[in-house]
Amino acid sequence: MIADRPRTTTRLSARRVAGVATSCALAGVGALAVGASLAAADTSLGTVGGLTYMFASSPTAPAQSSRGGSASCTSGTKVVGGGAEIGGAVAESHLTSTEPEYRHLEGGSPYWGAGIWNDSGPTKSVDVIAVCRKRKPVYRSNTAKVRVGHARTVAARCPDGTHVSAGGGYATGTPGASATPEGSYLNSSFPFDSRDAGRVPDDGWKVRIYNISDAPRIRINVSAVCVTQRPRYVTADPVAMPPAYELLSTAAACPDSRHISAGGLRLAGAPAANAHPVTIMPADLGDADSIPDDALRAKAQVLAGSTGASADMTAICM
Ligand SMILES: [Ca+2]
Ligand SMILES: [Ca+2]
Repeated sequence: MIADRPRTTTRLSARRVAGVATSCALAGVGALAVGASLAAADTSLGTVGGLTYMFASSPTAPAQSSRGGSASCTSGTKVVGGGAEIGGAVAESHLTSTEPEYRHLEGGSPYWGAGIWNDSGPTKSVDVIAVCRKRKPVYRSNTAKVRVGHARTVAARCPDGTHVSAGGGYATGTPGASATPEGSYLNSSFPFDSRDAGRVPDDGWKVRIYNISDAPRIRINVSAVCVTQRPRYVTADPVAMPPAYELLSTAAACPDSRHISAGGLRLAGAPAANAHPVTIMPADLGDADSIPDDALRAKAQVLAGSTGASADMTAICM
């Protein structure tokens, strides 16, 4: 794990959750693939189909604080996917970023990074998986500003002849300011289709981030990982999320012959301020190996009083 990610202190962000109803429902299936009991160091969970799954857990964050976590690829491999999962109650924390990191370690290994804001309750950490392989992908990124109190969706497009294997983003909001402990947080992170032939969501990555910082305009950064091979994109049926609903699902699963690089979770129909994921993570479904190569594990919440929300989940299968 990289304990001191260069941009962590300025990019972690947060949002205070107020008035969250305690009643909720759980939907979906699946067992947790990666336990929090693993040591706080990068651990290889195994290699399958040319993909190596690296795991790390961050230091814990007390209430009203932020932390960054990361899982690094081993030397000679590149990051083509990954994901993050916060432990603990969904209502108590926010995922402020989850993304491939490939630019900031000159000569070092690329990694998957994630940030959390622990709003209340017990200390929390974030588990991170990096999916790595030897063949180098193409990376693309994009940036745009968003006003305070607003959400914005920003896209990074893959070059022609390539297909997206993963992506993510963060924003530059500063959490912890006395008047506004909130910074910014992730609402959605997902692959998109540019309406070319086939309607396959292979054309790049989008993130939707909500700015609740004390800065009038913060900068959203989105990254996409693009590969020349053709992944299979498995999208689960949309899940309706009634008010005060907690989603837990592994419904987007890869065929046995393929292995997940990353997953997308899009929370639509509700204001970005009212819906947030805490888990977008490759998971094991209990097949012969214990490698988290089988499905997307998604966990999210929509607040009480917010109607019409739904979750779209996609597993990208290499
Ligand atoms: Ca397409
Ligand atoms: Ca497995």
